[in-house]
Amino acid sequence: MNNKKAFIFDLDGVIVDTAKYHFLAWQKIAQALNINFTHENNELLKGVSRVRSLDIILELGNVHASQEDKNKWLIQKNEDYLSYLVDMDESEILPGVLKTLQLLKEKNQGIALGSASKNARPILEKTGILSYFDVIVDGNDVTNAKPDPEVFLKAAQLLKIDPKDSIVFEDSVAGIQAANTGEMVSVGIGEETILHEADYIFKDFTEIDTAFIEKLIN
Ligand code: B16
Ligand code: MG
Repeated sequence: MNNKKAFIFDLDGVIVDTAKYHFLAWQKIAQALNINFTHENNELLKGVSRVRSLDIILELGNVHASQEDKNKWLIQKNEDYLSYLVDMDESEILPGVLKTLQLLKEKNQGIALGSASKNARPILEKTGILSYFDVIVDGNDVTNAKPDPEVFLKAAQLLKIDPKDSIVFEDSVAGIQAANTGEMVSVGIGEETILHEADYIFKDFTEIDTAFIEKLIN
């Protein structure tokens, strides 16, 4: 058995909580279109690409739009979203994440990002953790969105580690399904009722201890 494993982290909902900023930016678009867009609706967008997110919102409001309008709203949404990230710093890293990254580095493990976001790099830079990642695969690098395992398979491949020796940390159902389809170990971060398809589930990284990481490595 290879004791160098690939530890692949999703970004939003795992490393940082950018869902709240995505929500604010999408809400502006929805309001302008007279679509009622709630926090509950926002759950549908987790782990989903920007383009698909807009389609979901338009479906909620039963709004049909031209590609030209859609492109305009996608640009507006992203500009607005980026404006919320301007002041982002290390204080936005979710509890326990840094400790886990440090432990994995000490243990010489492969560390990758596997995110649907096209803004992943600036977020890792702003929060000061870019250097922990050996490999970054994000929304700019894949053609198939989660639950397709492409993003995670690509990360493992770039780390030159077998998918079976890969562990994925994910907060979305689609992401857990992607990890499972890729025959990787799936670790759900969030609610058990939502992430029950995961091999392991934790509320957050403060619940993940050294013994668990060592178990995954060995
Ligand atoms: P962007 P993840 C995902 O990040 C978010 O969960 C999802 O809500 C968002 O629509 C998607 O990134 C695309 O983000 O607009 O920045 O390209 O959870 O896969 O890290
Ligand atoms: Mg996520």
